[in-house]
Amino acid sequence: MHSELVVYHIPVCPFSQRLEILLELKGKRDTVRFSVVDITRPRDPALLELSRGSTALPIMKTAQGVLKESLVILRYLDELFRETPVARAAPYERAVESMLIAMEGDFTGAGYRFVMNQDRDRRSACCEAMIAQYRRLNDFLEWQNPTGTYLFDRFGLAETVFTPLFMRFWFLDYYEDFDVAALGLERVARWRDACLTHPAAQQVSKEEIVKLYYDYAMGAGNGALLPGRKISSFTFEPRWQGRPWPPRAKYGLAATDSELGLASS
Ligand SMILES: N[C@@H](CCC(=O)N[C@@H](CS)C(=O)NCC(=O)O)C(=O)O
Repeated sequence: MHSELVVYHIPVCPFSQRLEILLELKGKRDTVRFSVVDITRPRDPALLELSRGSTALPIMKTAQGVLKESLVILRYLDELFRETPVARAAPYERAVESMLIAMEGDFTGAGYRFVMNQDRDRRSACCEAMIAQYRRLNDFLEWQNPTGTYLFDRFGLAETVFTPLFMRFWFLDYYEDFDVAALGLERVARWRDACLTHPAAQQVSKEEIVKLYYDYAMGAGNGALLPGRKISSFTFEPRWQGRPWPPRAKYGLAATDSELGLASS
């Protein structure tokens, strides 16, 4: 029994979704309790004590101590429940998988810089940087498995790491008209499509991402408030399901709380 495992997470956080996907793939979703943290409110001092003052989530409490960093927690859970491994078992394949996973930081950075950019003159540089990242992934997959869909024969650890980012980058489709399919990078497009539709990875939807990340598209990350606004787009109440789709124009006028369905007046 591992009933003592608790993940503290922000529900729409891509790094936490990795853990949910991994557990889903292993049929172990119920062995870990997910405790929800509201990023728009001051952090609970008890949680800050657990993390020794750092605010980045997810963190996971185990019987032995606290673990941080999604990639570390993924490997820990994969090894803890070893009957259905998600990571490759053979040393060489594991190394190939790790090479792809090592690209996730630059990929993530390019996507978040692009969505948060507020300077119209920097838009094309941000866009080029994002394309360069997709090109790099495309080259890697062409190199390792040109005719396949996934990196290997199934949705594995690299897919678990990247899928939540492919989903977050729906915000680039919406706010930046950035269309991955139009890049002509067929190998990475095939990988991304299979990742997006995999049954173990359906924890969030495009509508939820687009609505919650409106403030990122206007330059405010991590639940921060934009000038003139009282409520973050990351708020739990009102729920995203009942709010209208936000305006797509991110370099124009910023929407108000009421236009975003965040306030009644
Ligand atoms: N490298 C970390 C990144 C975690 C991270 O940036 N989490 C974001 C939420 S998506 C967060 O907690 N932001 C709030 C903060 O850092 O205070 C990981 O992979 O776990």
